[in-house]
This record gives sequence, structure tokens and C-alpha cells, in this order.
Amino acid sequence: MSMRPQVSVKYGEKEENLSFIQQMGISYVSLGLDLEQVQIETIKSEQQRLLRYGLRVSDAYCMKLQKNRAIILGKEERKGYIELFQKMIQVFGCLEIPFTSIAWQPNGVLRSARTVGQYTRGGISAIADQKEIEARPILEDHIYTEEDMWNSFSYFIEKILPECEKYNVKLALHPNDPPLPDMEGVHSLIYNSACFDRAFSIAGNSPFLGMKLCVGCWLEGGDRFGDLFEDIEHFNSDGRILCVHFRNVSSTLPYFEETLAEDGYANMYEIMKALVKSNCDAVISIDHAFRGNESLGGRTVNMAYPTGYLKGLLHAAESELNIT
Ligand SMILES: [Mn+2]
Repeated sequence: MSMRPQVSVKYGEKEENLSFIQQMGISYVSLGLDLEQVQIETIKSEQQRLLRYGLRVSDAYCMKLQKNRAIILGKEERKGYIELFQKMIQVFGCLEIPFTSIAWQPNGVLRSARTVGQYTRGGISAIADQKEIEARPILEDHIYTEEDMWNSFSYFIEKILPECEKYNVKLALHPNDPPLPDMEGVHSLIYNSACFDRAFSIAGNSPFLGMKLCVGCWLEGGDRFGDLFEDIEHFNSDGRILCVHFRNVSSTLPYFEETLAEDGYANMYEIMKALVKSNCDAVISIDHAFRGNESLGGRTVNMAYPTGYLKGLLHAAESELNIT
């Protein structure tokens, strides 16, 4: 099986958006849910609605649990959220949804500006300036050390992994973005590829902890993150890559703009070929697009051009490598 292009939709996505996605030749969607929507019957009827547009749910997530501050920072109230996470795994398992996502970044993806950049031709993209990010004050009442973050991660894995194994639902761990070791007083969990190895070993190398290979994060970190081509081989041979985020940037840190695939410093065709050559069968998607003009239709439309470009590179790579 080859890589499977995917886009994200929210629960209740407008019918015209689903039709537009279908017309793009997309067959897989990542389904975003609110907490109250994490119910078997609710999701089942949404799966049926999506199927009318030829769309299968390749994974689902609930933002409140995916990047939950209490769980990630090991706060007192994590207990209740971990129970909700366990329930979510059970629900996804009953619906045969193969994986859900986590990211150990309580403050989300950090960027210095969302504005017109040197590479955006008037479009609004995201820009990160390491100096500005590192100068930010701490957000919590104390600093969260590397040990704190690995402790909270280990605790979470200990509570959740048995549910994953029982219900056959995997976890896809996304790196910290940008991949700096410390941001806003919180140490990052995953800021290079060795951190991924550490996470997998904490999970006892269970196949139920996998990764979101965010090409964007690898490129932002450059050599400090790891050798992307070696890492594709290494992690794919272990079956870790569940999802690929296909995104280019203008340069490595300390300063980058998110760019179109064809404009950044990396040769995205070579990266696509490496993925195809490794026989990776993950879903592959655009994680961030330029913020387009709202009147044109919002997120679904913003994703269309970079997703089309991704599909073009994928088909070219498969054709060049004689893989279909
Ligand atoms: Mn990403």
C-alpha cells in the first residue's frame, strides 16, 4: 500500500466542503471532535455521512485531550482527563478508528507572527523567530523541567497504553513545534529524533505508540533535529510512522517562515521519494497552510492547493520509482 493523502475535517463539516474534498480525489480524513462528541453513536452517524462522500476516517482526535494542559503538566486534575482519554480510546476502538494524536506541547505550536512574509506573495503565513520565543516569560507558576515532562509522559503512557492495546487504537506522537528544548518555562519532550527513541522505549517499544512524522519540524530544526532521510528509514522500518505532515520552511531555526512546498529550502520531491521508497503506508497531509481569504471558503479551500501539490509529488515519485 502506498501513502494515503488526507485532509482534516471537523465533526459536522459542511456538506459542500465534504463534496469539495471528494472532488480533490481524497479518500481519508482526520476527524476533529469536541469532548461531548466522543460517543459511539454520534461518531458512527458522522462516519456514515462522510462515507457518502467516499471519505473514511483514518484517525480522530479531540483537541481538549490531544494537548491537555493538566495531563501534560502532570497537574492534580489530570486524573479526570486521563479517564476521558481512556474512554475515547474505547470509543475509537469500537468504531475501528486506527489511531489518535498526542503532542506534548501544552502551549501549542508557537509562532512569532502570522503575517505576510518574504515568501508568501501577499499571503498570511506563520513565522518563528527563536530570539523572540526564547525571550518570552514563563507561563506557569514554576518552570517545568525535562524530568517533569518525561515523568508526566511516562505516567500517561502507563495509564493509556493498556487501553490502546486492548482496543487496538494507536497513539501518534507529534514533535514540539518549533523544536526548541525550552519554551515559555516548559521543557519540550520531542525536539530531536533521539527524543522519539526515548519515548518509544518508555512505552516498552509497544507498536501502539507511533509518531506523526512532521517534516516541517525536522526542517525547522535541521541537523539539530536529525537526518530526515535516515529517520524515515529508521522509524518506518519499526512501523512507527502513522502520519506524515508534509510542509516546507524557508530555513532552519533561528528564523523561518512556513512556505509553499516548492518555495522552502528543502527539496520536497526528494523527501517524498524517500517516503515512497521506504514503503511507508502512512496517511500524509498538510498540517498548516497559508491563511487565505475567508470569503473563499476558509480552511478547506486553503488546504486545497498545497494538498494538490502533495498529490502531484506523490504520483510523480510513485511513477519514477515504479511503485503504485
Ligand atoms: Mn506538524
